[in-house]
Amino acid sequence: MTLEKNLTEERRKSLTILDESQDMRIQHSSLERNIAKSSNTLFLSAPYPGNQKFGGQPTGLLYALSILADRKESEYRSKESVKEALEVWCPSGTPEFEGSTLEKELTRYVREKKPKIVGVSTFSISYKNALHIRDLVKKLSPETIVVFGGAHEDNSISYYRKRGKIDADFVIGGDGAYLLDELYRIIEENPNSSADQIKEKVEKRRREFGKSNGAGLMLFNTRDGLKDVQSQMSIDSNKREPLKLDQLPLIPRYLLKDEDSLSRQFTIFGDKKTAQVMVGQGCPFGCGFCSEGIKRTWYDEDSPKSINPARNINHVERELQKLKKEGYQAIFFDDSTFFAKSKDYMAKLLSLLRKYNFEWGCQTTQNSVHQMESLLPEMRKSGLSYVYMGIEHYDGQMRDSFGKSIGGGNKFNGYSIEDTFKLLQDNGLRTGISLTFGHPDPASPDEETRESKTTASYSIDRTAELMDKFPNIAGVSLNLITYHPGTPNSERFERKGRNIEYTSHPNKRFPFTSFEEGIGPHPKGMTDGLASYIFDYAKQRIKEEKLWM
Ligand code: B12
Ligand code: SF4
Repeated sequence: MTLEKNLTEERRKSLTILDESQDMRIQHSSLERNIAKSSNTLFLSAPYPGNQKFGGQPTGLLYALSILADRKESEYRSKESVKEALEVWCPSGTPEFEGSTLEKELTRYVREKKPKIVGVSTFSISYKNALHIRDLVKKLSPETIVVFGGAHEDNSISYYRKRGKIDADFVIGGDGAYLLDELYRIIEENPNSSADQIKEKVEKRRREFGKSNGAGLMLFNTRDGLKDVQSQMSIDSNKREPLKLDQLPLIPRYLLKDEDSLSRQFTIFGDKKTAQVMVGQGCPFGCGFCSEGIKRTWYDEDSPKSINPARNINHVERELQKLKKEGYQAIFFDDSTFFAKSKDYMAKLLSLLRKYNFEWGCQTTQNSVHQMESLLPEMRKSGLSYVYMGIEHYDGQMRDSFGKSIGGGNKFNGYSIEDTFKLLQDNGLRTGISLTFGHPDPASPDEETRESKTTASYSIDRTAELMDKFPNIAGVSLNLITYHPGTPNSERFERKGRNIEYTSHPNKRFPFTSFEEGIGPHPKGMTDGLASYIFDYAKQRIKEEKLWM
């Protein structure tokens, strides 16, 4: 059954006047409200393909929905109605899609609601689950439009262009919020159109898309090949301004299914209701395995860079006020390197945090902890209780190979890791650390890792010693370096003519399944033997409750 059958005769007649060529927007009419309300849409964060559940709210997906939700709020004047029309699911880890709870719930949803759009936020590691979602939706409802966006898409645009096709009806890369809203308008104004007809209408509305804010693009397959529409079209693509987070509305957390219980799964703050908040994007470093460095491109060969100033303080204050009203008790700042801000900015943010009285935590780097030393006591007073840092490795040669020096950061800051933990301990701060194993060796033709049992044991031993010395270290997570699109490691390997299957799971077996992203593609040399050794040795040396595996 299509949406068409739900339409009353009155609505049906009125639809004929909604011709896209007239670019008519019958805002606030009860008519449009009714039509839109009947077109349910579902957005999902593609679940991790393992049993691990990464606690936290899907900020990227919520930012993508922020303009649309804002528009719908002013049309419906009721958050409940918006929530009914725009559902957001954040499913638990789904190692096998077939037979999973997600498969059952999605089947029920699609059969009952026949959504006009299903949007999926993708990660490289969870891309296969995104494809399962697409297949199921298309099997049950072929004319539902499936849209992909998110971290994997942002970094795969040049790959799609080379390949000449995408895996969904639409892929949005870069700033997604305005493009998604524009696409939604077309779909709601043309509820009877097929996916192909919607694509034709998108092409006709190229100019409207071209006027939208931000630096982003939307790809779609057509019989004549892969096409796109782009925002800020009248400006040279390398001069387009990416959106700052304060140019978007506050993220619509209320759309989350089971918002309250989902927000209590970020165990760092016990079961306190925790919000993920971002005040800035990008990172001043440029680690080989990460796509966050500020000099990385967002989405295309000649695209704008992700250098973005931090959010305006008043905009942040509005979010804190709202969170307080909604009963949130804690905040985790999801900025890649939270302390990479000016001290002046940070001081203003701290007075806000003090005023609103949240427990809070963040992720940052060892270097930046020292840069913020003078503000740490004030941070503590304002509610900071937890800092997460990537130590990555202790072996000098290994550290050289991924270089936190690229992109303007300092590799050597004059402080030992002991100095850093002492500083954090003196300020009463719990700390979480992450270690990474299996960094590729750029000097090797195959980029084979130099990681060995010796180097891995060294890292684990040092961590164990530090944990004995500094009880404020709450835990350590162990990661195996995984190739992701858009990272310096991957780009260097590709330049050597190598092809990387970013979404593949070549290691879907024990012990890889115990590591974060362990099942994904790793540099050569991360063998079963080495991974098992790291797993066993870490279990032996680090207390169970502090080993986050
Ligand atoms: C919040 C966050 C999470 C949250 C929520 C993620 C979610 N579902 O949205 C949690 C904690 C669950 C999480 C988990 C993981 N994450 Co994470 N996460 C982030 C983080 C820190 C912030 C994302 C964000 O809000 N950015 C700001 C917004 C404005 O930008 P954005 O995300 O690019 O979103 C824009 C567009 O992409 C687009 N968009 C986003 N989603 C959608 C959806 C649709 C339908 C559309 C049309 C558009 C669209 O519109 C947005 C607004 O313009 C990023 C790093 C970062 N700083 O960006 C990493 C990051 C996205 N995570 C990453 C990874 C690897 C993981 C994990 C594997 C764990 C790990 N080892 O780190 C898991 C995987 C989870 C899974 N489901 O498989 C990588 C992704 C790399 C890749 N190519 O896949 C990133 C880039 C960090 C990094 N550099 O390694 N993560
Ligand atoms: S410091 Fe962290 S966020 Fe920045 S580039 Fe390195 S790993 Fe990525």
